[in-house]
Amino acid sequence: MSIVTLDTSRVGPVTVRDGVMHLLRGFGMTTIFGNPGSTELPFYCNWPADFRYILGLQESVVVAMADGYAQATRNAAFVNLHSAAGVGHALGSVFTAYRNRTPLVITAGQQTRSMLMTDPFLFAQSASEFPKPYVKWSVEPARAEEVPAAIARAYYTAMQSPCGPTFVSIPADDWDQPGEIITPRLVSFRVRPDAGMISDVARALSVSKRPALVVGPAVDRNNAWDLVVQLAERIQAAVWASPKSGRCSFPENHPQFTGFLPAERNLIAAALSGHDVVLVLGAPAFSYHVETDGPFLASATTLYQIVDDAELASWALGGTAIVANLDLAIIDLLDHSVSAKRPLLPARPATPRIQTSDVISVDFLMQTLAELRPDDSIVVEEAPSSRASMQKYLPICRSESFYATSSGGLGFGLPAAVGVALAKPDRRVIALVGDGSSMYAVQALWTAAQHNLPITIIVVRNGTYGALRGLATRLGTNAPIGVDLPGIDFVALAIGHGCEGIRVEHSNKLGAVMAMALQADRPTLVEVIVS
Ligand SMILES: Cc1ncc(C[n+]2csc(CCOP(=O)(O)OP(=O)(O)O)c2C)c(N)n1
Repeated sequence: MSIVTLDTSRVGPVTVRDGVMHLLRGFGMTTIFGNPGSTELPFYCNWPADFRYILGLQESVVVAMADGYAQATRNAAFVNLHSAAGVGHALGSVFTAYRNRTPLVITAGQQTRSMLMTDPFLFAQSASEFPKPYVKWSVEPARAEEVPAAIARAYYTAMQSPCGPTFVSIPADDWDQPGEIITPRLVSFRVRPDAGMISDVARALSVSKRPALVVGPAVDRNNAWDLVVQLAERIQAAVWASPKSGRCSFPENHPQFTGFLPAERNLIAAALSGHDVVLVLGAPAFSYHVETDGPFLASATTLYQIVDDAELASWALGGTAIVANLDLAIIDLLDHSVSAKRPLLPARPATPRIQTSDVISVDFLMQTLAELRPDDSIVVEEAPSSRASMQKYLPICRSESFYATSSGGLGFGLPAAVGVALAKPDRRVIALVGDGSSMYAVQALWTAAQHNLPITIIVVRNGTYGALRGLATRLGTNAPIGVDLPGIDFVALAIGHGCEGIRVEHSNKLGAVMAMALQADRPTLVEVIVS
């Protein structure tokens, strides 16, 4: 972020509201995501013209929109929720923002201070405790005049690697109390890696017979995409994507891109077993979903990990870990003239084209989307059982072009796409969502319509919680319960929220419908009935 030097000279008494607005301007947080109630109304008095308020119709939607916006702008987003009820609705998305490492300053109204002893209507008890442990810091300031200082601290803490949400509870009568003007300070949280350890990694990569890089979300978050490509090409390393990464950190059409590590211990060990040196960049070592046995890596494999998150370095199951910003670490590695004379890796075989049949397969849907989408479009994905198809047929080839939940919690994709579209008005944003996933935060459609966002929403309509059905089958449950989703009309839902909606059931219609939806200047939902 850039710090603005502010003119702090002003006439008249300064209120808490003045102090907070002044800070938010300085931090570049003039877009406020919220859902209001009586305890927030005083904040909105005399709303300044240079602020925009993005209303979400349910608080989990509000936070997930802010999450997408913050990731796409690379700055913390400001959220304002309604007391304990609003925070309660938002918690699933707060959990996801925490795992996404997304900087958010979340505020919520509290009842007026003079009534707090009498458990008033809408009182938030132990307000600062409620969102824990999924906020990095939380407070209800002891005195009204400290609210601006609390917002400043919440901002710096949210922006500190690993980024994440913070929380400030603000009593409703604080806004008109005397406050103070705080000028944003320049604070750098960037961390350069230990020089000696970087030399060790450079040496290991140089002498390695068959090195591999495992790239995770912090590479893209830390703006290190191009640097990783340089490093990979310099050392002719195979490049794997870390399990269930919420960002894409390496061009998936690059000849050295080897594939996506599954979130299973034995499969990861097997996939990496041919490599004598593995360097994990910006990812846990490793994220697991389904329990399996065996060593976490083959004994002949030496593991290094560079992460911007000291916790990840602490719990990794083995290897040498270095805490640093990914861009700085890779610059230092490249400075070590790390190189190797290895033969070029064989290119991955091209993915065979899917032939059309009447019904639409998920593979065909992904292939069609890959062929029609603009090169610089952004995909926000939450379609669990379609992800393998997406990875095969819809390669992500640019930095800052892919967002997904890192928590595994559903309800992120659709609202996050709206947040990304608000942040990137010049880019086509595509929400690629399962029919089940979209229903966790479907109200995001309304915000997209109100702001007339040119967003394309593709609902993969398989009529079921497909990922759960697949997992249940694997676990030996023959007839899983609670996984069927009949009777939802997504076209009606789209129209009911003010968007365009169209259903497509036959493969010969898919291309034309998709092309239209990708050019539409209004939010357009395509319900694709897949086989
Ligand atoms: C908040 C939340 N509730 C439940 C789940 C469990 N869950 C994981 S995948 C899934 C199914 C998602 O269905 P859909 O979006 O239709 O995608 P599909 O699996 O069919 O591809 C569910 C319910 C979850 N991950 N998060």
